Amino acid sequence: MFNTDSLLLPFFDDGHRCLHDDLHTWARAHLTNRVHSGDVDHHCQRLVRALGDAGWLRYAVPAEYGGVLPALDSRSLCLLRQTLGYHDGLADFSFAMQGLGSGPISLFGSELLKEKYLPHVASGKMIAAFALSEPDSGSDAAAMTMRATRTGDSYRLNGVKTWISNAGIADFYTVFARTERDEVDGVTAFVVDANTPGLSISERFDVCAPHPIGSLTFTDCEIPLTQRLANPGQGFKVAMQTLDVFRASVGAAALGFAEAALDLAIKRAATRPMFGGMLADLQLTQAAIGDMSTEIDASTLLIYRAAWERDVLGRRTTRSAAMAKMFATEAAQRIIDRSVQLHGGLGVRVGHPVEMLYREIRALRIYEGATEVQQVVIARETMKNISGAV
Ligand code: COS
Repeated sequence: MFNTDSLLLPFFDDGHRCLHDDLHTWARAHLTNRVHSGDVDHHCQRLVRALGDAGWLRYAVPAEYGGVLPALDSRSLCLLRQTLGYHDGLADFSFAMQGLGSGPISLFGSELLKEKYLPHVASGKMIAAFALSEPDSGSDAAAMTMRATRTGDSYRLNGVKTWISNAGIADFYTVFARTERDEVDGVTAFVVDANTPGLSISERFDVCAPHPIGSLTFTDCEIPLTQRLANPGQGFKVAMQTLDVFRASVGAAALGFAEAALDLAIKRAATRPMFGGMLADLQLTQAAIGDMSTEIDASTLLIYRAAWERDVLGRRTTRSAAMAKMFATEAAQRIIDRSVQLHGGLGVRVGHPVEMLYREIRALRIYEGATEVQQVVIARETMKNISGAV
């Protein structure tokens, strides 16, 4: 479980400590089972409503538009994802998508767009989604081919987006499309209502940890100029700056998963008889737990450093957020795998919480910038800082 000593680090204030305690109490009462069966759309819609009713989604938008804090607070977002991730991966997913899908509006939206969407995101009445990836452009986001053509006071969108979480249940999609030919600065961002004629959910598919996901097809989908975010050509920066905010929180969700896996491993090791003692008596078990615990603390420090830098120093955190996301998701994969190993056969039994964690963690090393993208981002930023120093 969250090492509450971590909350004494100078990264946090009393508001964060209260948030953690209240959320943990709520989650213990309301998120009692991380293994969901049946209709995943229904579960997500129910979770968004529950998170909205309890007021947790208010951390996903600024106070002026129904939020709790004046601006998006990265440490709160991370604490929320860490705690929700500890209890229930789908609850974390539901919270995260409200934040990521509406993040570009909070950060770059006009008054009109902020008023139209953010209060409903905060209450859970509207479900948000973020549509950047395409069939042939994932890591190389600037290679997108979807077009937005200006026609008088509107834009006409044509193209396909895929790997879109919440496809089919979202009320609106933040969409990135090319308004100029083949230039990074030719990308523009828009908010598209789900019921806009010309937008269809062309595909739904399953992933190893089920959540709503699919592809969108835009065919002469016409949206008014007022649905544009920022200026034409700023879409790539809108996407990158939004990802800078939310990448550290992906690490935080992974950290919550890893803590759950460690707790399950410790419980198992303490109660499983083995070779005349308990599994926990074996030094190989202790070595595993020692490593798991250390990696959890290292992830904590990287995540909250990135979040603190953004909140307190108010600067671009491209490098530290990439480090936090990369390290925490990779470490969580190792930690969960070790927990599966310590569970023996039970660890691969479908429906066991540790088996669920094993499936839940995998996508986090890929989405919102795969580990390899983070390596490139970290290297570029590091080399930029070093050049000329020797
Ligand atoms: N914040 C603000 N601006 C940024 C930025 C950031 N974090 N990252 C890049 N930019 C700007 C650059 O400054 C540059 O602007 P100028 O032309 O004015 O200098 C512009 O954007 C292009 O940057 P760059 O040359 O680095 O673009 P690349 O195409 O090389 O970007 C990576 C490469 C891999 C970093 C980028 O494509 C990326 O992050 N990909 C992963 C996308 C992703 O997360 N996909 C998952 C979808 S969400 S589930």
